[in-house]
Amino acid sequence: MSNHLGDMQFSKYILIIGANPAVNHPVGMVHILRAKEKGAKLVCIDPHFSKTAAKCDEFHRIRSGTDVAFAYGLINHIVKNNLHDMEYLKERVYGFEEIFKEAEKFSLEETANITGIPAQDLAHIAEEMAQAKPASLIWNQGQTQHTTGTNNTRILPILQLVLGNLGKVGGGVNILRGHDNVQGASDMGNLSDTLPGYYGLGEGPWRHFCKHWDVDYDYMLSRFKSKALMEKTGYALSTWRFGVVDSENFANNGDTALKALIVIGNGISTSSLLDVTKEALDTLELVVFIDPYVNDAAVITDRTDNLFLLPAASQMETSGSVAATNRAYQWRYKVMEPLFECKEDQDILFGFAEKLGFKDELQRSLYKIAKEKGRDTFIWPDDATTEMCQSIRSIALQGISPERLKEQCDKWHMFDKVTLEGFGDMKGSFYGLPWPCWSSKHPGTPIMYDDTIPVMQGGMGFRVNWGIQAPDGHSLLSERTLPDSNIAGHPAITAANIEEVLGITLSEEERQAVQGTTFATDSTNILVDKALEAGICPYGNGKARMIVWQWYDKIPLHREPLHSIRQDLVGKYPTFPDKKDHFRTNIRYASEQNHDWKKDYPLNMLTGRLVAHMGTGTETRSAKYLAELYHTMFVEIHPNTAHKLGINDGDNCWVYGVKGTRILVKAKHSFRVDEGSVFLPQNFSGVYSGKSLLERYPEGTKPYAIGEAASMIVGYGYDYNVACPETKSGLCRIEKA
Ligand SMILES: Nc1nc2c(c(=O)[nH]1)N[C@H]1C(S)=C(S)[C@@H](COP(=O)(O)OP(=O)(O)OC[C@H]3O[C@@H](n4cnc5c(=O)[nH]c(N)nc54)[C@H](O)[C@@H]3O)O[C@H]1N2
Ligand SMILES: Nc1nc2c(c(=O)[nH]1)N[C@H]1C(S)=C(S)[C@@H](COP(=O)(O)OP(=O)(O)OC[C@H]3O[C@@H](n4cnc5c(=O)[nH]c(N)nc54)[C@H](O)[C@@H]3O)O[C@H]1N2
Ligand SMILES: [Mo]
Repeated sequence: MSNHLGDMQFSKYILIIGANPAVNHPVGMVHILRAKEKGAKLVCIDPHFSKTAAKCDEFHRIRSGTDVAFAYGLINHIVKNNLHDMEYLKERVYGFEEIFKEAEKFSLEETANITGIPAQDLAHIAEEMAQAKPASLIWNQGQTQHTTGTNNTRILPILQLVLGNLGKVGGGVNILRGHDNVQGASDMGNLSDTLPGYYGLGEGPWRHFCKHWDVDYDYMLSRFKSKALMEKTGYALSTWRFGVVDSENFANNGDTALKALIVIGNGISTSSLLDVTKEALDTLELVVFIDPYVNDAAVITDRTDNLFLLPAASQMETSGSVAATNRAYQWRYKVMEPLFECKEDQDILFGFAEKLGFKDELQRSLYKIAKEKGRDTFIWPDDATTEMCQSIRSIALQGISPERLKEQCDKWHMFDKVTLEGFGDMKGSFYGLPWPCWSSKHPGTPIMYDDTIPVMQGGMGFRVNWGIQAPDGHSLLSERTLPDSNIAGHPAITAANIEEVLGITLSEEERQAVQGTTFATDSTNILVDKALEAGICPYGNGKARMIVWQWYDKIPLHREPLHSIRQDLVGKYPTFPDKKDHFRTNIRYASEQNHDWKKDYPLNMLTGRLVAHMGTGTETRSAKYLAELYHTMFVEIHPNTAHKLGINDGDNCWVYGVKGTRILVKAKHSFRVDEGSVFLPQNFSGVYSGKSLLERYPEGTKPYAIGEAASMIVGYGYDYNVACPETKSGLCRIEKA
């Protein structure tokens, strides 16, 4: 998220595309509604008439999976009518010519044909959005859960760049994140393709973290089968199943099948192809769930041994820092001690480390920090927070500390709820110290890429992360200068370039202290402090690049969903070629799309969320009053379509996915979907293809409501770059039960 929730109140036009904040971010939605009260226009682009759509000035129904085409259609019209910000593009952006060229293919008529939004509506949206200064963009899973998810998340910032809306108060790209602390989970590197802080998996990052963790690099290396596997992207949440059941993939995993699974804080029954998850759970040698509830996946497996449920403490029984959707960190105090036999997550993991023989290595840095602070033993989670902030310099967490976060929490009332600015004792910092937060004196960065304010007030240009020159020879450095500085576009600061970029001479002592480091690996912070003194951002001051020359799609392209309702467009806009060893799995693209799926599965399948349930619903379906609000799994179907199928409102029906799996649910007649689509909520579990699993929950743990999981029929299909399942565009067939 480049800006923040309160900042939307300064927007004149808010395009909500693939998000339903009225349901999923009700507190954030308050800011959006305040913006509306102040005169902002709210426009919702969604295949489903959501509760958010109901609150917007305009709703445009888009065919799912066509957002790239939609954005190109807008860009086409914007450029034709000279509504783009050419000065901004020239000074701050690389590669827009290529985008304009691609946009030429998406005339209003072509775009209307692909997206289903009439040409005159597209023109109207483009004109109004371009003329509103500033306009903000909000998206979420309606963009990401597609084979082209990454292309979607690239084209929307590109649209904002074309309009000069990035780095502006009331502008930006505002991606509303999912779970509580999911931003923190990704900052902490709970991903299989990077170490914490997005450092990657190469030897350099490993050495950086080994230093901060106070363990030998060679010891760490010895824990892996090989250096190659140590540096290789692991399985993803969506692909691990194939590492158990599909021997074709074992070669991608050091010639081994996965043998054990430990699930901590994930529903897993929410991932597509639930039948494959079940098969994998049945096949593994050991399965462990660490969860305050009985994880719904635990009752799906038929296994009778080596299945463990370890009760975890809930968030009320733990404390620590969490990161909000706007990159802001907050401290949470414990409300109560863990009840009964449950334990806090870290204590369970320390127990595992002890049994597995590396507890000492796991805790060594914590003891080191304790010693530096004059104590014999570490304090959890304070010392872990210090370790994480000191080691994660790539996104500049070093200005954050448990002490600063606790002070902010205690003086919460001394911040403006809209701008996040502190006053009184808190003057000079923004609430949550949104990263990058460069030093203990830095206020945090509430709005990224604003190069009109000094870096010490949260200013910055675009990050220089891919060198200073594109392969075609064009400079990737910005033509602008931050206030308080006379240094124009410049590379990210390293020990090797700091003297040249800043025009300074380091002392011999300083030179030795920073030798061989970059702003992201220099634990002395000398490089960063010198850059701040010179009024520049240590990330560099670059151009935003619209071309990613290392990727298959160098610019984002429209590609039809893997299972497309518009079979006639597949030839013109085909999916990607098949991809080997994608998160250790061989993934089908073209070979899967190459079939007329629509013949047997004629309805477009949409999935999304309900306001009263969370995720799998494990927690909320176990809460009496929430379960009462939504107690039954259903499929929303247009009355005309239902009529043709002989299905009355409230009838039971079977919904079949493209892999032949099926679920038994209630039909709900609704005009929220068009005649060609149906909508399924994703928040149920506990029924498996018509069979209730209720008797499998241990005594006293039965949820109040259970239902079929949509993931049972969500088909095959994964984002080409990050392997996120294609849960937002699929096909299905419905029959009366
Ligand atoms: N009450 C509640 N709140 C939650 C959650 C919950 O389960 N319940 N989950 C949390 C989590 S983990 C997350 S990630 C967020 C998710 O937050 P959202 O992304 O807002 O959630 P969804 O309802 O899954 O999808 C948003 C919208 O995308 C639309 N959509 C589907 N396909 C497309 C498409 O191709 N193009 C466009 N433009 N739109 C499309 C859907 O119709 C839906 O209205 O919510 C969080 N908040
Ligand atoms: N069809 C379809 N499928 C989808 C989506 C969709 O839109 N459509 N959305 C996808 C998305 S964005 C997401 S995020 C997933 C849903 O995400 P999941 O992670 O699958 O769903 P949750 O129910 O939130 O699972 C969280 C689990 O963690 C447990 N838990 C809660 N607090 C703690 C704690 O402090 N410690 C531990 N150890 N455990 C805890 C809960 O009891 C629960 O079992 O679904 C995905 N699947
Ligand atoms: Mo999510």
